[in-house]
Amino acid sequence: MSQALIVIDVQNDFCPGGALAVPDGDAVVAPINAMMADFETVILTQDWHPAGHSSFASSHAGKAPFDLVEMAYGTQVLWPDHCVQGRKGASFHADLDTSGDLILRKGFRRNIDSYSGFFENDQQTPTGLEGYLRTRGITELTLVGLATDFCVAYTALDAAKLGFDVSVELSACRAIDLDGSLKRALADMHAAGVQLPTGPA
Ligand code: VGL
Ligand code: ZN
Repeated sequence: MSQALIVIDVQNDFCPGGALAVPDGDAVVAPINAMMADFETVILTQDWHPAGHSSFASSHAGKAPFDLVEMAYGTQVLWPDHCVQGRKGASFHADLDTSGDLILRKGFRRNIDSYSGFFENDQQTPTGLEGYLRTRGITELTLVGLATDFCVAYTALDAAKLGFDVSVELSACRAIDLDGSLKRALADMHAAGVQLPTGPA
């Protein structure tokens, strides 16, 4: 059994002062850095949107951040502009150890969002992460990062569906918690067989 730590979206825009700040988001940095020593393989994901991305409220006339819209692939939450390619908000938190093996960028297609590290929000377009893990013989995944109820949960649910052994270390995650999204995400992960060894932070 080979294991990997997947560090989800620990970027400036999801930390205090960022465009889509997750409460206490920067508190995950120290525990994540410490966990890296326990894993042979460390993978980081990076939310990486072009300016004018379709998940931005600013791209939809009359819409505000956190409104919902219907996209071709289903309901999409609209966000403040965040993690724009090449801008400071898209950079990893300055104190995060980014020496891992792979940095996987996602959300770079203008017309589709990608919360999960495996599939974009149409749940069909692959990012290539599954192939990377399988060709390296990695079967066990531990997920940490931001945000528990969006990118971490979507990644965990896809990983479980693909047959990986998945654990989410909640003490090294923080949530957005939009209209009960955290409670729902925890229930969905539990139901999918995702291990949650520590309670919600
Ligand atoms: C995320 C909302 C929009 C996340 C990314 O990393 O959880 N959430 N883009
Ligand atoms: Zn995003």
